[in-house]
Amino acid sequence: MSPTPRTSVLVALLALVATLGLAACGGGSTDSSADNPYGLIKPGQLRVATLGDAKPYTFTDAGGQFTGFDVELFRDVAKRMGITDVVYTGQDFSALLPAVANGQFDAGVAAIGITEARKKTVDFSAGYLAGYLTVITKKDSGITSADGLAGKRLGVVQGTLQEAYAVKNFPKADLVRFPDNNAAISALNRGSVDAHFLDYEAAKSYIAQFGLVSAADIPSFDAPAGFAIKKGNSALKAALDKALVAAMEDGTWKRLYEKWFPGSPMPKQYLPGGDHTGAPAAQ
Ligand code: SNW
Repeated sequence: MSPTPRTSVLVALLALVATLGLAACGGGSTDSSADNPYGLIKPGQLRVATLGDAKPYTFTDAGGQFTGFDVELFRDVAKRMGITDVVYTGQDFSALLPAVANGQFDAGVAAIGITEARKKTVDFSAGYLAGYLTVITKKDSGITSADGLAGKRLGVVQGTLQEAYAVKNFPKADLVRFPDNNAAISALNRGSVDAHFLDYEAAKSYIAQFGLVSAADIPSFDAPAGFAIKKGNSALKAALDKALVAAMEDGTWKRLYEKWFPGSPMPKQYLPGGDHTGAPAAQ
């Protein structure tokens, strides 16, 4: 019996439904698939690029485990998203954003300041930390301010905001670029550079460890740190932002801040009731 027009329409519809159904199953790890809503490299796991020598933001402890403020905050945020499998891998700072952009990692977490220039390479979560850039030197160097850097050898880590700031604002300093803080600090300690320019809390930590001194603090409130993710992954950004706000609202952010940055002035916008997603109060 030949099909009536109505049954052939029905057959065509059934075929369409079957095709769509197969496409949905075979689509692999797209952002919208039910088992991988955030488009992660491995569903259920967050692979994170970080640093081993930016204590207390992110560093490796004596047992070789990554820890620090950023590491613990990100772990907490991931947990709120239902992900407990967070794998940290150390990279050079200059490799972090390219590695996230080309899909080697799901996120970059290392006190990475959010800037328009970096937004060309990656997207960022909301900001979670705003502080200073600090010049450290030896006690007897004679450098007591940014002006004192003229004619001196100043270390910076490649790709950092410190490098960009020094190029623009310390034209008389002789910049020496390092892959990481470890190399720069050892150069400072043996006298092959006169100063090193890094993040405030890491500076504080190296000051305490090696008896160094601070020569200048430069506000970097217009570039709060955020978690870097691949461009266009809006589902991951939305989930990170929601979890970050929750961590700020319930006092987790404050607890971690007090644990890792004891005695440091506390920016109000990340405390319960603060304006978590708004721009930080720039000075
Ligand atoms: O812009 C600051 C921010 O206000 C906060 O103090 C945390 O550090 C910053 O994000 C700057 N951090 C540098 C950067 O983003 C260096 C990061 C690093 O050495 N891990 O280039």
